[in-house]
Amino acid sequence: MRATPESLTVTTGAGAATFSPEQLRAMRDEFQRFLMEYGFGMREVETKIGILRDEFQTMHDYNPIEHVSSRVKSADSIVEKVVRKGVEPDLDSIRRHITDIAGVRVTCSFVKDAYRLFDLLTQQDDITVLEVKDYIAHPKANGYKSLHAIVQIPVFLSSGRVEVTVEVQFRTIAMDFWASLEHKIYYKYDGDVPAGLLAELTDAAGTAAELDARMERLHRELHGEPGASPRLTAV
Ligand code: 0O2
Repeated sequence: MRATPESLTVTTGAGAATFSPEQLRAMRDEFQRFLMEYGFGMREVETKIGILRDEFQTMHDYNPIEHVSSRVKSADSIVEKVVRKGVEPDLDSIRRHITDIAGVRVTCSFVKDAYRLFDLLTQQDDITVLEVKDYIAHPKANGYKSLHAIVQIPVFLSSGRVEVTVEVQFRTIAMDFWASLEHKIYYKYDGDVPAGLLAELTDAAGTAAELDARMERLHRELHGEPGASPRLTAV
């Protein structure tokens, strides 16, 4: 890559391309707009989840959601995934093939709540479900569990309506604890985690699943089905 005050030349295996300052500014603006749309889609989903949580709390005196976190993938992380998945490096292809640029994670008290929140969100008629990956029913080989819904949600801009893809992950506190530790370990070892540690992690995922089952059973013994009674209170 060679830059002068007037231009930037990028050389790749396919050859060299030179961009003027105007072209660079237009590319920057286009990319900013691209990320901004994901941010708006993410906020729409956050609002929907917040409404469900407040309604549950007010009407049923029960809060099935422990916490909600969201993020728009960083530019570096998008580029890494584009390269890893061999996606064409144009914004349309990236929109089509990288479906977790906007992500909302809903951490629930119990497995049943994770499925219930999933149903309540995905049944809303302005939401289009593109794909569901049920890693709770079918955990990954490493033990990862979570229910992923890739959805499209409309966002209304001054230029009109755009459909934004958002990945929503539903999981329990135990699944979240496991995934966050596994993520740290994965990055610490740069993906090359020692076999012994991998085996321990998979084993720990089993322990987390047992804890989930046990806590849900205890909760049911105390209160009946989570959230079933109008006056239900969480443990
Ligand atoms: P971050 O930091 O959350 O942005 P991929 O698995 O990414 O190659 P795909 O098909 O998009 O491809 O994956 P999937 O299954 O939809 O998973 C996307 C996200 O789910 C990940 O995003 C993680 O948040 C989470 N995830 C999936 N598998 C694992 C796992 O084995 N361990 C942990 N801890 N999280 C997982 P990112 O971009 O990896 O990370």
